[in-house]
Amino acid sequence: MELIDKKNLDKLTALNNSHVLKIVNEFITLCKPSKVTIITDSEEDINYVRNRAIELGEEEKLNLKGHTIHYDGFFSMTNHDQARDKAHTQVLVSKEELELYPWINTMEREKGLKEVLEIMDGCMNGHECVIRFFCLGPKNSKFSILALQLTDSFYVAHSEDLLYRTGYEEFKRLNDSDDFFYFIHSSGELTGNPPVTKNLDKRRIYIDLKEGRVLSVNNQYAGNSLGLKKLALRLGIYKANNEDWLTEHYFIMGVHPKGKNRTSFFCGAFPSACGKTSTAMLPGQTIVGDDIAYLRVWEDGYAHSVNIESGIFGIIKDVNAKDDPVIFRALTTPRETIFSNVLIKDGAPYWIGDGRPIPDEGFNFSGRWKKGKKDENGIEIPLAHPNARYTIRIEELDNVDPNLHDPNGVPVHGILYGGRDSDTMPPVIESLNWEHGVFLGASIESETTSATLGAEGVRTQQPMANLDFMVVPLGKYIKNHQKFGARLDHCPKVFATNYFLKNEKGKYLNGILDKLCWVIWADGRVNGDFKAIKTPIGYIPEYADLKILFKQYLDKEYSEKDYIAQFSIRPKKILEKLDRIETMYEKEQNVPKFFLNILKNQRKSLKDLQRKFYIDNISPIMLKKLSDQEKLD
Ligand code: SPV
Ligand code: MN
Repeated sequence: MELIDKKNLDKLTALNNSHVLKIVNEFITLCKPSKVTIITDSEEDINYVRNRAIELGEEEKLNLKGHTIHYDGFFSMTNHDQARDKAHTQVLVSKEELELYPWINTMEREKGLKEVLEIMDGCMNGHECVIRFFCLGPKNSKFSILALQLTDSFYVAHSEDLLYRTGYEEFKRLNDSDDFFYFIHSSGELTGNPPVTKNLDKRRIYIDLKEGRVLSVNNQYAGNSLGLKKLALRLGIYKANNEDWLTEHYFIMGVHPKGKNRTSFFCGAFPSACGKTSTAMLPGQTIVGDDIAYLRVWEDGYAHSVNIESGIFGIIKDVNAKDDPVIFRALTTPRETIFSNVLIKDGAPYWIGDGRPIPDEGFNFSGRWKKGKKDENGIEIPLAHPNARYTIRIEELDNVDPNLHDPNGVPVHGILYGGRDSDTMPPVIESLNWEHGVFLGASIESETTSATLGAEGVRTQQPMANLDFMVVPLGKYIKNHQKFGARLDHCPKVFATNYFLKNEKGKYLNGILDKLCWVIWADGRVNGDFKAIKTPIGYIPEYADLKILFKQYLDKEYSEKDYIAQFSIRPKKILEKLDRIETMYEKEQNVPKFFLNILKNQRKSLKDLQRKFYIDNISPIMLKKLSDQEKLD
């Protein structure tokens, strides 16, 4: 059989792009698929992808129209393909650059390429290779970058159809330029039914900055396999930081406070599984994107941002009618949706925390499952993986923002940063200025979650929630943030949130939807609606404002006792955090001066505060008195 038939070849040559042809030729020769199929933007071609995913068993249809289930590899609770594999994701750099990245897995380029290309030799044996073209960002936009994907997984190709804008026609307009990213992926040898990657020990995700490409093999989990998601994020960070714009791990949302005829746009970065998507999907607000954004300084003096994606690959755990009503409704009604690694019983999906009675048997990521099932090491297998996901188009949601595809993006009025922090920072603070905002973003800490392989609950540093994807030295990245803000006439206000504060007994101090009040408060601060209490670590809300917001938005009586428990400043804990930040940044070369100065000043003012109050929990009521007093002085 011919590898590529005339019809498909014509689709490829119609692009008139010699670089695409060269890449296809090189990797088809290396990966040795049995067939090559080119997918254009036509509905007929996209339907082919949907159907092949089912025929090959990579997806299975569920009861509701458009719903399918996909499983990623699972051999035990500690040996699986259910999350991003940080250890085998390597950034390929020159020998001289190896020292520059203490936080990133780096490998000498030549060595890394040799290793991964050897693994990729024949990796598509017996598989059909599908070639797809996408546009990262809105079409016809200054922001956007084109992307070419070769993969032997129709689940990957189908997911990308839900998550990205098609780009075949855009490639035609490239005029034989090589200005695009490219991604080669193979699931490698498969095993079982449904078919999953067999040789996880040979899983590799190698990022080749020099060529603007990523080579990914022996995996299926989307965070490892989908070129356009976290792999393109890394290439985007590299490009942006060597130019004059930003690529960030940001959601973008429209905030619409009740009774005010206005919209503000907020971006926000949170480490994986820390409430990022659910913030972007808060009831009453609109969503532009939930994961990755490009930002540029725009003619109107604002930063503008676009969502480079057009879909959501979201964590499904704890999505239920009460806490995430918009997503829950979308996931329980007919529309094109791929569920991954959840439990299926009688053709319906179930997941942890879905708020419904849970079946005690079914089919899940471990195969046939019964309550109490254990893996080969005696570890209990939950009904769905904690990192189980759903994939859906944003346009399918009731709360889609009308500016999703605007080639000019949306102006950014505010930025939220957050992490999973049980004992240090209050639920929301506003930075003292842009540079302090960059500092707050660069000092996010978070306890690890199931979104990456490895132990959960370990406190880690997560600058801008982007460290997992960093491909430039951190000092340079932070400096670029500072410079970016300095070029704006209208700098976004920056906020640090913490949804995960607990009391001494380990109980969360906030309800899941309380974040709506923090976001509305931030919007109010951007628009001059609220006064705030100035503290050494930033501005905090006044009780009277939050009391009204809790009543208005959540119909909750917000007590002063709760306010004090949540918004007390803990100098000792924060000083410990500053020590950890300092230890981290000490390892980095060329940390900008402004950052070190803020670190020094924060430490000094917290120590002053400690001397003034002699206690470790300083109530916001006392801080307000102090702040009012300082205003009078
Ligand atoms: C995240 O983990 O931040 C995600 C999902 O958005 S993944 O594609 O795995 O990165
Ligand atoms: Mn993410």
